[in-house]
Amino acid sequence: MLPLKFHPEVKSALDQKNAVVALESTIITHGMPWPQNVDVAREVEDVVRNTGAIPATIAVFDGNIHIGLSSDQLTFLGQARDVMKLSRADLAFAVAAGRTGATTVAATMIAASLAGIEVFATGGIGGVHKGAENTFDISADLSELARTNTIVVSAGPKAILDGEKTIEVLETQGVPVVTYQSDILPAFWSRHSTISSPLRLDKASEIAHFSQMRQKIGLKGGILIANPIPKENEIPAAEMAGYIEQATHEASLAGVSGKEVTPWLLSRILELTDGKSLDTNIALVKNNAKLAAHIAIELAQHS
Ligand code: PSU
Ligand code: MN
Repeated sequence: MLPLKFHPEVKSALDQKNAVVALESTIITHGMPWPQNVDVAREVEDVVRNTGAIPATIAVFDGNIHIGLSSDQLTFLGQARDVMKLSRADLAFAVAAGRTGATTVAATMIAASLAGIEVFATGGIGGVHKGAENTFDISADLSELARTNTIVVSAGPKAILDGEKTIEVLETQGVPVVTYQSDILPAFWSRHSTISSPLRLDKASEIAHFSQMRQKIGLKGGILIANPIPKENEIPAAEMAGYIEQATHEASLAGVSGKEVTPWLLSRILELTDGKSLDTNIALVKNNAKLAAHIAIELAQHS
């Protein structure tokens, strides 16, 4: 038996083939500070619900992979300090050892796919870090996209990354990168990067149709949707560049490495922008949750 525990609401939605959207938990434990993290987790679930789908936030509690969390579980994650950050390498480790952990994009894709959930919303995916030619720091999110069938709705690769190299790796791995309603790839906190989007689609129904065609053809792996943040919420790329450069420089001086890099940079940038980067991060996650719900509804209608 798979170590999956379904929230009753999610179970009944899946049984009835209704629209469900998976949500990750690393963004709660390692991406945002308490108490905003818990408020955001709940608000993002509400966005999915208000759009007409059922949210399923995913995390590991005492060795069980939970598909859909209770309010108490969300609160626990928000306040927890020593929760593991789980990716493909350590998801089964945490389950085998009865541990508690938050799932990254990669681990959430694996869990969502086991649970039969096709659409997943996050903030930004992990990717190739700046300076990866020396550090080899490339997120496992990229190889996961190449092998697990999930539509991942993001605001593009996080802008702390090397966007060009991230797109190159995704191309090599055969992962479609589709920007929603734009020819230019977004850069997480900003609507525009300097990179042209490999693919573009303008409607949730087109994204659902594209995904179904990949399955018909027998192509394995996910689709990365890049959804630009609304104009009123963005911080323009030129304004972010200085903060990103400073935070990256400081991280390398401080010897930050491995799983710590992304959380460290996000929290340092929050300080440097006086909290503005967090407001923007929150807005883009909600924007992604809404699009993901629309895609899930389209898939449910045409399954
Ligand atoms: N999106 C956000 N904030 C985050 C993340 C995504 O807005 O903190 C998390 C995701 O869980 C993603 C992880 O998988 O950051 C990437 O971590 P790494 O670079 O160590 O692979
Ligand atoms: Mn890394």
